[in-house]
Amino acid sequence: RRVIRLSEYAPYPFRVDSLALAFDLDPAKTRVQATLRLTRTGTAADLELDGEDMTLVSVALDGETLPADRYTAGDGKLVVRGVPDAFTLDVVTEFAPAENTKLEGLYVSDGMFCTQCEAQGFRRITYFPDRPDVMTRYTVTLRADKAAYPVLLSNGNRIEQGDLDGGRHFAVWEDPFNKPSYLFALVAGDLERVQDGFRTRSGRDIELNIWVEHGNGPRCTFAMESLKKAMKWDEDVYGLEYDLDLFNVVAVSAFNMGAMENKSLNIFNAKAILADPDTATDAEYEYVESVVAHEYFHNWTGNRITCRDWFQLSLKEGLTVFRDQQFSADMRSAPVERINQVRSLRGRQFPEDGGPLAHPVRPDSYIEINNFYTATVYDKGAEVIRMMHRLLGAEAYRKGIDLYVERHDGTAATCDDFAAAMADAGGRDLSQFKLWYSQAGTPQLRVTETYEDGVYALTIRQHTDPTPGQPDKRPLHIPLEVGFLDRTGQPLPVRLEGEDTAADSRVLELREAEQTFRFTGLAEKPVPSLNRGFTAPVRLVETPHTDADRALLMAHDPDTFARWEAGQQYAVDLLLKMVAARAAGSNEGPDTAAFVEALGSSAADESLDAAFRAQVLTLPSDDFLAEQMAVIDIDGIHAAREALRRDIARAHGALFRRLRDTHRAAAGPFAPTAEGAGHRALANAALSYLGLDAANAKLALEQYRAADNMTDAMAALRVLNDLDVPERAEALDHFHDRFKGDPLVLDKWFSLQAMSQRPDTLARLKDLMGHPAFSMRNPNRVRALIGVFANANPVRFHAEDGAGYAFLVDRVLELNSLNPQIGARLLQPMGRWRRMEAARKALMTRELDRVLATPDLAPDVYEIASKARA
Ligand code: HT7
Ligand code: ZN
Repeated sequence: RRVIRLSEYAPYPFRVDSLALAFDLDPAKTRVQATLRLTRTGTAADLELDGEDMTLVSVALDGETLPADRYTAGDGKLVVRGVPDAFTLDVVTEFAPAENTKLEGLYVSDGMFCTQCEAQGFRRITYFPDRPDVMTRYTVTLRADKAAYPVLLSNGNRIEQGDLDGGRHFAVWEDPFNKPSYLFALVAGDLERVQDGFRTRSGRDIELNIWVEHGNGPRCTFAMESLKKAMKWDEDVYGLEYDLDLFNVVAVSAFNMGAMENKSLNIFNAKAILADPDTATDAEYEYVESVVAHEYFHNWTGNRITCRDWFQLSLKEGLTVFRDQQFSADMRSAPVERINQVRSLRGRQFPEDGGPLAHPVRPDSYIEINNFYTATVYDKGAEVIRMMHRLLGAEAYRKGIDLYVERHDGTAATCDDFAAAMADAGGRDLSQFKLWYSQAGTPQLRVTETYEDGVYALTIRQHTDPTPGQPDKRPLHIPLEVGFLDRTGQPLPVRLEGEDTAADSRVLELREAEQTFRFTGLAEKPVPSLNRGFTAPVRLVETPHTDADRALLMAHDPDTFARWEAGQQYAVDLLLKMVAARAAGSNEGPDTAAFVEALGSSAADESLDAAFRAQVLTLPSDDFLAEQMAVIDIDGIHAAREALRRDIARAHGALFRRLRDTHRAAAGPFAPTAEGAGHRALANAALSYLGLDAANAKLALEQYRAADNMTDAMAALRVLNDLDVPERAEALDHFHDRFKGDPLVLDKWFSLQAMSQRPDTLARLKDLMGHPAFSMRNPNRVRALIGVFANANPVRFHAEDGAGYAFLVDRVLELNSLNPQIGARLLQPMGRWRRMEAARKALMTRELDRVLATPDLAPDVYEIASKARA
């Protein structure tokens, strides 16, 4: 298991001038002929190509079959000795796509051929320099049985097609753009086409196709609309236009992640394409919209400009996530989008950054690159771009993008290249800022205040804890937006001492371990609103806020995000005190009345957006609370959160009934709009409080039965799922019978049971693994049942007897040979053992040791297990 290091990067010593691939597709034995034209650009005598899990049939150089003593194949490489300066290499390989359970390279999903080459799947198709800085032009010939695989697709344009003997046919595709091997794709299958078109701003007509399993065409309407919106948005906001005449999207059922941006042939997990009112929730519609946009945006940020090496992954992913976040904010409510991003950052990225798997946005070493498609590379990476956007301002940021494209189009670039374009366009020194790329860990800010003689001073200290391999941290360059309110909630001017201008809000730039900012022109001590809009991905571990300040900010902060945030911080404080009181065996918890009152006022405030009010009603997650504790008290956190929810439900029963009824009515007949989704979210947030009382089971069942959409049906099921009432089984059985023919929808039924608080949950999961729709070979099923159990059911997963851990590890070991990429991901929650109490620590480490003692561990699983255990 070799460790790959950024510091060892060296350019490839050959240029690949072109690549022709010819596939004879057969599930049991596919044959690939690759013809590479190569030119030496460095000093290496031998040619080294990557290749894995294939049979090498023959190698020919300039048309002459090479004798076996001219090359060696093994250990993931083909080495051809003593090659000339310029030559043609023909390599023939064979393998069985039907037996490819890793879903990397060429495989079969529901009877169709498809590929997944990022990051290193291409080397499972043919021998090639499988690294993103080797770009070339591809011509691809596909040959397959015509009846079974009438549709043959690859990247670029189809330049030829026809029939062959024996019921076979062929198609030839040519991609006019240079690309790295990870963007190669092919699809062959019997598929339904949903066709549409888009006229670009320069007047070119693009053919758009979405290809799905027969019968699923009507479920693609929303994805197609999303694609057209994304194409338009990228022209309007980034000045970026699509560059081919054809754009294909294919949905497949067995897929390791959400989707893949292969040049002009995006391949999607069916989950990220299919949406209709009966089967998709509002959140799933939104997911489809953002994934379709994300993959489309990669055409420029990823494909036209790609990554020099995989350490630069955030160059394309952080930037493209930021772009899809901007897009969603423009399509929907910007503050609500920001709230959801911050929830996810806190729920997934902060724990990663504070645990044994912490790594910088630009990692400096890895064993298996698949393990680095993380919340840090994606979501913290997006926060880094967002901070640059904030530091430069929208206009200079856009100039920076233009400059980046001008300098690097058609090449493989680095994060430094991106930052240099931003620094040059914005006329800013970003050298300290770039530490965000290389330094892991979430910075903690401590803020104190003084007010004397009309001068208000904020002293801000920053600190980042050590992370693996990085014991000492340097201060970061942090943009922190602040505003001031008076005691009645009116905004006060923000004016730095020595400056003439005052503003309602202002971005402070922190650069030192401790800094004091002095503000003048204030007749009273203001209440500060800190990190408005979440301008920096930091933890405010100490602020001068009192409970009364928080209630004031909840009610009056002009920044909508900050109003939500004040409520969350208030809740966190209370909940942690409740956990501490319970742990001390005390019945005397903190007084929750003022908080409950403030929450009710926000929820009742008709001047606020419904979607926002639903967010206010959602308390911080168990995971986020766990992050704040030195030793995590799983049961205590859960009990406290439930207790606070009950306090809220008791105080506001009448309000919640009213909200449920009026916003259900306001939503009207289902349409997947942001506005309708907002009404449904608020009505269902209210229902979730009402549903704490088993007497409301009937109300939930009625909603389930009457629902004209999946959002309302699922909200009702979630309520019933945690109640011990006959209505629970009635609704779950009904759902099962209705959707048993649609595994993608049945995933929700699996997940509900995996999330259940009932004591028999684990036993039930074991039964469900025998359900005819369940398969360890389909990642969606695995995530729905096992992933949800390990990540969204802390109480049952962390059961005191350790049975939850043992179950998870059994599944990981099964996946170690079937699909190690998915196995490694599943193992991640086990890294939390350090923060658990002694008994759970022992159980968790014993299970990690069991993984490490297993022979033939895949590098993916070994890397996570060893780092998690360290
Ligand atoms: N760029 C893609 C990342 C990816 C992937 C996708 C599907 C299956 C396996 C994969 N490995 C890496 C997805 C994206 O960020 O757009
Ligand atoms: Zn991406």
